[in-house]
Amino acid sequence: MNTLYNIRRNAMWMAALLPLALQSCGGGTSGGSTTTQTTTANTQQQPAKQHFEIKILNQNPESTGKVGDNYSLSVTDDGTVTADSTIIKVDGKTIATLPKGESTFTIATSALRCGRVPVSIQFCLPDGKSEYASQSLMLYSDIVPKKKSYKVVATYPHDVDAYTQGLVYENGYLYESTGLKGKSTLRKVKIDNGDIIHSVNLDHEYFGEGLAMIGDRLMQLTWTSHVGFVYDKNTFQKLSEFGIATEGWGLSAINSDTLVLTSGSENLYFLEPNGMSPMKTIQVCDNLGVVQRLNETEMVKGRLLANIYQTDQIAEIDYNTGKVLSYIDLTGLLPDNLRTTSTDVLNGIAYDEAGDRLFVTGKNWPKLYIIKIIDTK
Ligand SMILES: [Ca+2]
Repeated sequence: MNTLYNIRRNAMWMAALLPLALQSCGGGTSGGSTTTQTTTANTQQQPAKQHFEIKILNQNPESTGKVGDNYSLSVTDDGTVTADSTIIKVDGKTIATLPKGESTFTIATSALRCGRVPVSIQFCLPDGKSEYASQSLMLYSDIVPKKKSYKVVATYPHDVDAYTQGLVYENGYLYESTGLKGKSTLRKVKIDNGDIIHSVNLDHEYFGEGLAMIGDRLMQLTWTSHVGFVYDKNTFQKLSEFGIATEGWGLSAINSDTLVLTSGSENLYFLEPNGMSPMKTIQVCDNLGVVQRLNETEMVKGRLLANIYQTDQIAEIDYNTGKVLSYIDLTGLLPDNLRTTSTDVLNGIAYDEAGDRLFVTGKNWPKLYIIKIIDTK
C-alpha cells in the first residue's frame, strides 16, 4: 500500500465529510471567488473575512441541540455589497433561496439526521459571482433509547485463541476475522462444535478487524494498516486490496450496494463495495450526545447493531438517521467461572436472517451464544 494512494484515499474520505456542493445563482455560472468559511454553530464564531456573516442560533435556549429544534439563521453584510439571493443548503440539500433583502430564515430540524449537519450558504452577488460560508449544527437524538436485555437460546464452543474482531453468518457457517499481529486469520467455522473448516493467516504485519460478506466476496479490515482485503468466500483466495482512510474496526453490508465501516469513533462511514469509495459519513447519537467506540457491527432486521467497545452494551442504530434506538445490555453473558486472565471483551455479532438467530461472542471467549433480544421496561 503506497503512501500516495493512502493520501489520495484520505482526501476522498475527508471530502465526503464536508459536502459543499456548488450551485449556480439564477441559472448563471458560478465562477468567481469561492471563499469558504467553516465555523461551528453553538461554539465559537470565526470573524468573517468576506462581505457576509452568518449566525445560527437555537431558538430554544434551554436545549443542548437536538433533532426537532428550530434554528434561526441570520445574515448580515458589511454594507459594501448586497446579495441578489441567498441559497441555503442543509446536509447537502437546498432548503431555501432567500430573495434580495431577506436576511433571516428558520431551519427546522425534525426531518434531519443527528450528528454534525453541515449548513452551507451561497451568496449570489450582482456581478454574477458567489461567496460561500458554512457552519454546522450538532444535533443530538430526540429519542431516549430503550433498554433491552437478552436471554440465551443456545451455547456452542468458541476457539479461546480467537481474538474475534468480525463475525458473519452464511448458509450454516460462521466466518470469523481474528486480530492481533501474528495471530490474525480469516476462518470459516462450524457452529455446533467450533471446528475450523478453512483458515488463512494474515501477514504478521496486519491486525485483522471487521468482516463483511457481499455475494461471493468477503471483505476484511485491518486495524491501523489502512488496508483491507477482499477474498473469494469459497476459496479464501485474496482477490484484491483496498485502502482505509481511518482505523478499521467494524464492517457490515447494509445491502448489496452499501457497506458501513466503524473506526472506534462515533462515525459510520458508508462505502460503495466495489471500489470501497466513500459515499457519506454520519454520526451516531443518543439523547445525551454522540456515541463513540462503535466496534463490531451487524445488520439485524433493518437496523445496525454495534458493540460499544469495552462495554457489554450493543447499540441498535437507525443507520439512516444515526439515532440509537435501544441499548441491549449483555452483562453477564459469559459467566465469571468461564473467564480467565486472557478473556477479553464482548465482540462479534452475526445474524442468520432465515433462521432469525443472533450469534454473539467475544475476544478469546470459550463460548459462542445464540441470544434473543428481549424488551425490558
Ligand atoms: Ca458482524
